[in-house]
Amino acid sequence: MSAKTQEQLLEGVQKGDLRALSRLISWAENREPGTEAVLAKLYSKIGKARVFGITGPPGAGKSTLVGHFIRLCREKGEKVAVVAVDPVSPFTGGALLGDRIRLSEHFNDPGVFIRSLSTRGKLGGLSLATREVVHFLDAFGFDTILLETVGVGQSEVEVRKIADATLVVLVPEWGDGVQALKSGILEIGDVFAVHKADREGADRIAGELRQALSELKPTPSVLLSEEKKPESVAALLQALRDFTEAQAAKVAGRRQAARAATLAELVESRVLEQARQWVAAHTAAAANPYDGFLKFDAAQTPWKA
Ligand SMILES: Nc1nc2c(ncn2[C@@H]2O[C@H](COP(=O)(O)OP(=O)(O)OP(=O)(O)O)[C@@H](O)[C@H]2O)c(=O)[nH]1
Ligand SMILES: [Mg+2]
Repeated sequence: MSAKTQEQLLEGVQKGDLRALSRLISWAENREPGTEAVLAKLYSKIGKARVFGITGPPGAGKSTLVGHFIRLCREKGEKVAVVAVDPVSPFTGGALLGDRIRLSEHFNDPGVFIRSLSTRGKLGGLSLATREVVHFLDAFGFDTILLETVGVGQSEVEVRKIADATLVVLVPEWGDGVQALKSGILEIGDVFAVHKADREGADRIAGELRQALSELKPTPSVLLSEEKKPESVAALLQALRDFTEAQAAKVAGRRQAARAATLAELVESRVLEQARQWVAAHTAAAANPYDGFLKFDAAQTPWKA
């Protein structure tokens, strides 16, 4: 991307131009060269937004809650951005379509920005793209950034490292405590919702969760929620906000770790890319791969200290 384009988009973002923001987010998503140069210049504007992760099994009610959180933020006059992180592929479609319908009432509100993110297996992965997108949104002036991700596999762990606080959304059918411990989801949440509490078994699951979480410090809160009871949904957002205030030192530590991880991921993805280029340019070295490796290892590389 030309230096002129970078300069124009940087100016656009500083003036509050949503189209410039959208283009930069696409750059981050596609790992476009030039993205980091723009972020480096915007970096002094970053750090004001509160970033909340919302994760949980498919269909648990994450988007439903996000829709309510948007409304609650807007009632306080906050600008809010939602990033639906799609860890699977651009071909799943269904979940995001559901999100679109659920969140559509906010589409004409300039104080609300909704975007889904999928990196289609590009080098550097979803984690780096999500970090950069959050930074663009933060610099743009969104007060609250909500990251929705489906809790299957690695992605919810990644989001946990990017968010200031994370809400894990579970449902009464979700299963017993042993399964919870196995799934590793207990380490992810700062706040737990047993959502769809209108269904059978919510109290029992909440009790088991509280038991399983009781030794963690600080002990995550476990709240029952349901769509038809707005106050129960508001209590979840409040619990996330309370966490960032009561655990300010912990949140500052997470942010520091996130900065270090951002640098590490950027450098690693660049080095990997250059290493792949070296391999592609030295196909003959594979005749004796060990000899070839020694040649690579001895090569003068720009990052060697
Ligand atoms: N019974 C009941 N159903 C609910 C409640 N909240 C949401 N639902 C329903 O649960 C279904 C899934 O809700 P979503 O908000 O799309 O869930 P999600 O976790 O975002 O789903 P994915 O993004 O596909 O993983 C929808 O049909 C909702 O209407 C609730 O409190 N009680
Ligand atoms: Mg959803």
